[in-house]
Amino acid sequence: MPETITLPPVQLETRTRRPPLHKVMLVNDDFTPREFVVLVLKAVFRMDEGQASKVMMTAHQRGACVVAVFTRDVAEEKATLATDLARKREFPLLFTTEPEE
Ligand code: NFA
Repeated sequence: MPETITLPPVQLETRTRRPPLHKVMLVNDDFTPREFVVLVLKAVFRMDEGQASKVMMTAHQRGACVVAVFTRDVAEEKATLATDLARKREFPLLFTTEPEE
């Protein structure tokens, strides 16, 4: 019987890859009240009043603003949740996602 030789495990990959990140964007519109945008940012993205007001005003003035970055699943989940909260109140408020460069 030939001897069985156990070799040490081969290290195939040394890099730990991080998942690609996706941005959640807040899109401006002319109808959703500022206070409601701030409320949604606080509830869904756990911002305080100051952070939420700043992001809301940036979108208001520039047309859109990055809210935060997450993995794709989390970004899509939060954008959908935030947009759905606005739909329940019949506001056109929109959150979108896009891959980070
Ligand atoms: N432009 C809206 C208003 O003046 C406020 C708003 C800000 C809406 C950011 C959507 C996004 N009531």
